[in-house]
Amino acid sequence: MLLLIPAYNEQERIGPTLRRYAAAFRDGYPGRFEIVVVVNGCRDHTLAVVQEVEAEFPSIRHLVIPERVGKGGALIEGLKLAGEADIIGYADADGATAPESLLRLVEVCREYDCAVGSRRVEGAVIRLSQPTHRIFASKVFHAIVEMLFGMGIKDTQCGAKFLRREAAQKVQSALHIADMAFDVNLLYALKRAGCTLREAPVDWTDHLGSKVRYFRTSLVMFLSVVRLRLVYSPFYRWLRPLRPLETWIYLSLRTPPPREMDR
Ligand SMILES: Nc1nc2c(ncn2[C@@H]2O[C@H](COP(=O)(O)OP(=O)(O)O)[C@@H](O)[C@H]2O)c(=O)[nH]1
Ligand SMILES: [Mg+2]
Repeated sequence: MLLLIPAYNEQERIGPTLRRYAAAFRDGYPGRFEIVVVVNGCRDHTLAVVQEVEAEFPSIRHLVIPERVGKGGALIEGLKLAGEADIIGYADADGATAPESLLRLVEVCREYDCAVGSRRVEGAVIRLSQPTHRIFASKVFHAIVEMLFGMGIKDTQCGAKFLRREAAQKVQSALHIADMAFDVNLLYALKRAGCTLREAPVDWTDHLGSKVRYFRTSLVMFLSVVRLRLVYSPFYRWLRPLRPLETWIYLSLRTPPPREMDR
């Protein structure tokens, strides 16, 4: 089992999260496991904090990507390590998902190709909820995603998901969204590849220090899911000339643009 943690300027939040997760897997997970922190574009001391915890827990290591590739970009790189594990997953650096929930999600992968951590299915526990404006944005986003893709997944954005190695490898070439809408890219690619998905409840505590910039991130995520829909439409070929304009829009929004995808 391999757990990826994307980290962007997380010096405050990542230390306690890593300690909790590493201890929980050491004590509660029967198989071999490893935690890989994908540190990228940080302008703070995230890396130093990660290295400090690595000295305490041999199960933790890191991967540095100097450029700002986004949460999605970091996970696309991280998922390339899938060959090293039977199950590969990811969770946020703030530790919003309780370690016990991660262990349960890994169990779900024994039966399904992908376990989708969810705050919106029965059994979920929300100890500290997101701020109201974030819940509103998340409802709107959910409605848009459902309209565009109709996947019937109640919570695509909880930061905890696990996949079987074969599933991760199957969809690798279909992953290209670099921002926070990456999760939708992943889930839709899995569905298209015929993988089985199971939404399973998590125990969630919201944490201060979100990296989300409300309006900018919402706009970018909207653009990215519309783009994802177009990628799978017959029009995609004709839209290719617009690529430079698209790149310019993403960069103006100070967000890494979607990556080239072989299709
Ligand atoms: N590697 C990497 N991780 C990122 C980037 N932006 C956000 N993240 C990570 O994505 C995760 C979710 O971010 P967070 O701010 O907690 O989102 P929120 O909980 O939805 O407000 C955290 O682990 C962040 O460090 C990025 O540009 N690169
Ligand atoms: Mg968070």
